[in-house]
This record gives sequence, C-alpha cells and structure tokens, in this order.
Amino acid sequence: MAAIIWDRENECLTESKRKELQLEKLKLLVTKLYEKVPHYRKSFDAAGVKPGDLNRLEDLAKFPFTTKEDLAANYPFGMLAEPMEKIVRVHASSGTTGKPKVAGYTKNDIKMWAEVMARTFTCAGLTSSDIIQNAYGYGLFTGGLGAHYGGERLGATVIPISGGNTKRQLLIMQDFGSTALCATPSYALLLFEKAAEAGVDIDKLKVHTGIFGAEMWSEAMRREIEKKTGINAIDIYGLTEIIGPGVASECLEKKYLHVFDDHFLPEIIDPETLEPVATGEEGELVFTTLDKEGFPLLRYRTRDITSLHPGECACGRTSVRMERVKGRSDDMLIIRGVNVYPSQVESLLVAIDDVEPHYQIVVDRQKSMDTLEIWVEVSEKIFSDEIKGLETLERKIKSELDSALLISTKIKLVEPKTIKRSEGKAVRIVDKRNI
Ligand code: DLL
Repeated sequence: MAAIIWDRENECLTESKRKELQLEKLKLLVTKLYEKVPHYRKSFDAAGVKPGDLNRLEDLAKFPFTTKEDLAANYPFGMLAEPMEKIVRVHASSGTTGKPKVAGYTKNDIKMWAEVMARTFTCAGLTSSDIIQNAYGYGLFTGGLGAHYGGERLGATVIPISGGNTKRQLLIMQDFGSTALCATPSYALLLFEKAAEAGVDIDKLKVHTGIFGAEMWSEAMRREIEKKTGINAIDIYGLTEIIGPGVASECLEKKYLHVFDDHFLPEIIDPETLEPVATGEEGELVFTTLDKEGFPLLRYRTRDITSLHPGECACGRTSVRMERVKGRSDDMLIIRGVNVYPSQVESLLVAIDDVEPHYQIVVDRQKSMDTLEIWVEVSEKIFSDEIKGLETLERKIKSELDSALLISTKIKLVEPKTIKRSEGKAVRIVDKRNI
C-alpha cells in the first residue's frame, strides 16, 4: 500500500498539549542559545532577560528578536550553536543586501527537515507511489535538496532534475511519467507554456500536483495555473534561515498553510511597533526554531506579511495555519505615500482577460516624484488584434489598477513572451530609484 508521512501525534495535538510541548522545547532552546551563541548572550543581557525568565509561552515576548542584520553581523558561521565538526551541510540564500544568509545543519537537523518535507508532500496529497520531478534548484538554495530528501523520506521516486533546461524537463516529464512537479510557480508556468508551444498535449501528462513555493504568488495565479494545466497547485512556504522548504504547507483544503508548529513556533507582530497583533490579524511573521541544533533562531523576523489562524482544519490537522504570504514588509512599495504590494497588482492583472500572468512593476523617480509603471504581457490573440483592442485593454487595466491601488499607474502593454522568464524566483519589481 502506498505510504504517507502524517505524524498524527504531532500534527493533530490538542491546544494544551501543543503549548506544553512548545514550552518544554523553548526552555531548552533559550538556555542553549545563551550558553552557546555569543550573539544571544549579548542580546539577552542587553534586553535584561535570562533563560530562567521563560516560564510560560507568553514570556517569549520579553525576549529579543533576531534580524537579518544580526545574521549579517555574524556572517558566515557566528550564529551556529554547534561546532563545525557537527555541521554536515550548509545552505545559503542571497539577501537583498550584501552577504548571503548562511544556515548550518547537523545530522539531526537534516533528518527533521526530511521529515517536515515528507509531511509537506503528504499534506499535498502525494504518497510513496508518486514520481516527483524536482525542478527546484540544487545547490546552496534549499529548494532542491530540501524537496529531494523529503521525497525520499516519503518513499516516492525523486527525479533530481534541478531547475532550468526546460526542453529536458518536458522530455523527462513525458518519458518518466512524472506525477508531481516541484518548482517555483513562475517556472511551472513557463514549463507548461513551453509544453503547449511544443505541441505537447498537457492533458496526457501524468502530473497531477504542483508543489509550488519559494516566491509570492496569488490565489488568482493559482486559478490560472490550474485552469491551464488541470493540476492541483499547492502552496508551500519556507525560508533558509528557518530550515528551507518544509516550514508550512497547504493541505488539500487549499485554504491556509499548516505551519509545522511542533518544530517552528510562529508569531505575528506589527512591523512598526513590534508588538504582537490580535489573533487572525495581518502582520510580520516571526519564527522561533524549537529543536534545530546547528542554527537555532529565536524570534526571527522573516519580513513576510501574513496572518495566523488557529483551530482544527477539515483535514484533521490542528497545527496553526498561516494565510498565503501577501508580500514582504521590505518588498512593499511606498509610492507617493501609498503602500503597494506586488501581490495586489498580480491578483488584479490575472483576473483580466487577454492578460498573461507575466508582469513587471517598474518604479522610478522623476523630478523627485515616484512613478509606477506596470509592464503587462498581453495574449497572442489580442496582440494580433487591431490597435483599438490594445488601447481598450490598456485603459481597462489602468482604470482597475488605479481604483484598487489608489494611485495613478502607467500601463505598458508588451508583446507575448517578452518579459524575462526566470528558472527560479521571478523578478517582479524593478526599482530604479536605488540606482
Ligand atoms: O525559498 C525556501 C523554499 C524553497 C520555499 C522551495 C518553498 C519552496 P529562501 O530562498 O531563503 O528560501 O527564500 C525565503 O521566499 O522569506 C518568502 O519571502 C519567500 N517565499 C518562500 N515560499 C513562499 C511562498 C526558500 N509559498 C523567502 N509564498 C521567504 C510567498 C514565499 N513567498
């Protein structure tokens, strides 16, 4: 019989049991951090807290946050809590500024990571019978190896094809009969677009599920992908600093993402005041790793904007759920004083007929005035149409965006397939103001 990895004991805990478990792990964590990581000793001392001050889960709020700047200041290995001989793997992700963020894993960390990724696949409906085409990049990026070990842990067949080489991806997908695809949603779109161009009958492909993440994508984008391909598109979330993919995953309900909160404790704070927000409210996601050995983090500010939703899901899991990430607090554009999230733009665009889900947001400054130009790819059909049709479409897009975003945008319609495609994370924002 096909196997799954559903840890019912830990994924379906009662609220009181979960809290008990989290508190127990947290107490050990703060002690370990204070004793083993000089950065934490300093930051605890500066905040006037000691490991012994953590007696209830609520006490966590007294402890200091960890930021990307802290990681940069301790680059590359200063935040590790175990000696190098216990670290069996490193990964890294490029930060928006300067040095990469480096993560070190012990053997146990790798094991736990495989476990949470196997849970992720199970959440998405995969079993040991699946053939997973893993098009996340292998290397320092956590996507490739994270999904690889998780797939093997599940007992599925993993095709370690990595990202890129789209022709080969299609060949393998057809010949090996891949049943699931791991990729960024933008790369998945590109793959299926190329498949259609090459005359591949998408209905004949065996892929039934897409395990998509590593970048922001909207509900509208999901609908578009599912409509075009007939697959079930599942959103998965994670970040290098916390483990990689495997931090949270949608189940087949596709409403929210289950956070594997027996390992990663989430909080939501107001990014301005740094105070916790009320349950269900939106804010910045903060994570504490509960049992990571090599690179444990306390109250790490992810900059990702979302909300948390406790309670039992229809699937039976009781882990806290997060809403799909809406954007990043450092990705939020402030244009003439108005906050604009790329996700808002995406949702609006994808809902308009004759527009392809490929776009780029170009921000510039002219005579000390910020400008917002949105490059939108149009469909082949409308492109070969009369110029009048294009003008009407441009006006329609502008009017919808202007009224929803509450600022004036400039729309530039571009030919099909002109916006540069990415084989990894898509580049949605071009901010020329920093240049
Ligand atoms: O992107 C890990 C990952 C790999 C997740 C494969 C899912 C699938 P980083 O390169 O460190 O790690 O980037 C982490 O990517 O803080 C978010 O801003 C963004 N991100 C990741 N997953 C999602 C998602 C991997 N499902 C950063 N939706 C995070 C929106 C996401 N943003």
